[in-house]
Amino acid sequence: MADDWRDMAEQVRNWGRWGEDDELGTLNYITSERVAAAAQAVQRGIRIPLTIPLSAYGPQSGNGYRRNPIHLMALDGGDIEINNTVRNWKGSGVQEEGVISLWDNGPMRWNDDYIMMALQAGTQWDGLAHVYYDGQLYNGYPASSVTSAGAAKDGIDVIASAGGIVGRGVLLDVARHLGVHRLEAGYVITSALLDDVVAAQDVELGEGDILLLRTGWWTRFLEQPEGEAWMFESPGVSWKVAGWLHEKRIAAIAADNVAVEVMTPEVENHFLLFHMLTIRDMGMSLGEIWDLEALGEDCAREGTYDFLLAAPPLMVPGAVGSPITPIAIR
Ligand code: UVW
Repeated sequence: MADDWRDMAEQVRNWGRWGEDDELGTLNYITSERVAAAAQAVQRGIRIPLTIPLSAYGPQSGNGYRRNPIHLMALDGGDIEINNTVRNWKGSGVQEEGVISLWDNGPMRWNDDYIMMALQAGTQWDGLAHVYYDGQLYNGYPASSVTSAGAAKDGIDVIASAGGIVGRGVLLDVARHLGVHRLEAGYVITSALLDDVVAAQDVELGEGDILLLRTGWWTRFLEQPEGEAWMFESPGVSWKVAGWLHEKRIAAIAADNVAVEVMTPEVENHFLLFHMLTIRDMGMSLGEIWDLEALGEDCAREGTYDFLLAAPPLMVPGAVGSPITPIAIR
């Protein structure tokens, strides 16, 4: 595989491979047959959540365009107390005439809430309209097709409409393989190391699989909740791993760090190069900020590393990413 990233981009680019109008990219590798076969990995019915909490105390450090989620109650027990004590109170339980008022409803009451969040604040998929260079998105669509109205092309809703991201998941536990609690800051995962982990774990990895990489880095945030350091010191894969994923025809990749790739640029002035090669050239969705601790423990205990993975994005028309609550079923 190429040493120059532009040459690599030429080698891994999947534009036109699944048609000129394709917006699914490498998810095309996940066929119905493969999903049916993935179900055979379910032996014990164990369901392992792979998500971090959507919390105001999450890892976002306030970089200007991403904040931690804010959860607000629209209706709660306190409203009833106020209504009972403040005469003519016009709170959220008071409705227009002709519409049922919460207060005229006998003893029945309910609560309701909102969440305000950046779609990529927590455990998430990066959709295919998330990044671009040279003015083009995956499959050659113009970058201008993403406007303030959202992504007219490569939106995450296309993936949601196609049945989401469900299939055979394979965990490569890089940290456990190296015998560490977590990889050190800035550690670069190479394709050769991934080959070693595949061999050591004795797991098959191939076309249509969804690859999860455990670096252990999420534990750094749990133990030292400093968002900025957690993000910018993150270990991760080298941009050259794009070629390895392309050869293996992997359908999608996710990790327990902020960007799958190492955050220290390997090529000067080329931030998020792996993102560009995978998302924009290959059409591969990236999963970020997953919690792979419990899955890693279960896989090590069982000595098996595959499972049925269910990780559908939200059906948000034109969104370029989506929060998710992925589950590994074993
Ligand atoms: C950016 O912040 C641009 O990307 P990501 O969240 O996908 O790492």
